[in-house]
Amino acid sequence: MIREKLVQGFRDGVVVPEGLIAHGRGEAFDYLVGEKTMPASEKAEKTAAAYLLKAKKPVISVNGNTAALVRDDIINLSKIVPAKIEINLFYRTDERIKKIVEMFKGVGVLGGRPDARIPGLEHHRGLCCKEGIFSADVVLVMLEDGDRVKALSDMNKTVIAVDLNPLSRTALTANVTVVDNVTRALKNIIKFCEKLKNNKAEIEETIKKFDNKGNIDEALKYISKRLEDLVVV
Ligand code: PTJ
Repeated sequence: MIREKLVQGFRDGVVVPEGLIAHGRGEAFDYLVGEKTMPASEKAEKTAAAYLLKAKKPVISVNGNTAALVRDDIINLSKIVPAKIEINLFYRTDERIKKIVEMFKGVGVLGGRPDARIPGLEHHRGLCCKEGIFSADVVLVMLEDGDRVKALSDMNKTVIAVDLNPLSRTALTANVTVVDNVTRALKNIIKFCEKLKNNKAEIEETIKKFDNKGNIDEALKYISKRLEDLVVV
C-alpha cells in the first residue's frame, strides 16, 4: 500500500523520482527493524511529542513523500499540538508546491509564498516562510536531507527527525531521532501528544531523561541483535 501511494504520488507529480529511491532505502531499513516500532523508537516518539507540546512555535515540515504517505496524520498532529504546517521541498518547483498546497486545501499550509531563507543553504533549498520554519523553535522533519537538518540546527532550533536509517547524517544531527517508518511514527507521536497534553511534569521529565545518541545506539543494538537471532546456522 505504501509503495502504491508513492507511485500514485509520483504519477500525480507530487513525489519526485528521488523520492522513490529514498523510499527503497527506507524499506530496506524497515525490514532490518522488523517493520514495527522498536522500543528505542517509541521512546523517541514520546520525546518528540513532549518537545512539540512544549514548543512556542512548532512547525511540521512537509515534502513530496510525506504529503503522499501521511497527509491525514500530519493534519491531525498539527491540530492536536497545535503546530503550523509548512511545505518545504528539497527539489522545489512551483508546480509541485501548488499540487501539495492543493492536497492540504482548507488547512492553511505555509510554503506557497516563501519570504525568508535558511542561512547556509543554496537559494532554492533555503527558501522558507518567516512565520513558519524561519521563526520556529521546534521543527519536525521527515525523510529530510542532512544538510538541511544541519542548517536548521545551526539556527538553534530543536530538530525532530523521522528517518529509518539510524546512521544517516539527518539521524546523527537531529536533537530527537525517530528511527521508524513515518507511517507508524506519526500515529505514535499523535498518541503520545494525546497522553501528555495536560501533563506538564511528564513533558519536562520525558525531555530531561532523553539521550539521543544513547537512543540511536539502542536502536542499532536492537537491529544487530535481531539479525543475530535470525541467523539460522
Ligand atoms: O519532496 P522533496 O523534493 O522534498 O524530496 C524528498 C526526498 C525524500 C527525495 C529528499 O528529502 C531526499 O532525497 O531525502 P534523502 O536524503 O534520500 O533521505 C531520505 C531518508 O528517509 C533516507 O535515510 C531513508 O532511509 C529514509 N526513509 C525513506 N522512507 C522512509 C524513511 N524514513 C521513514 N519512513 C519512511 N517511509
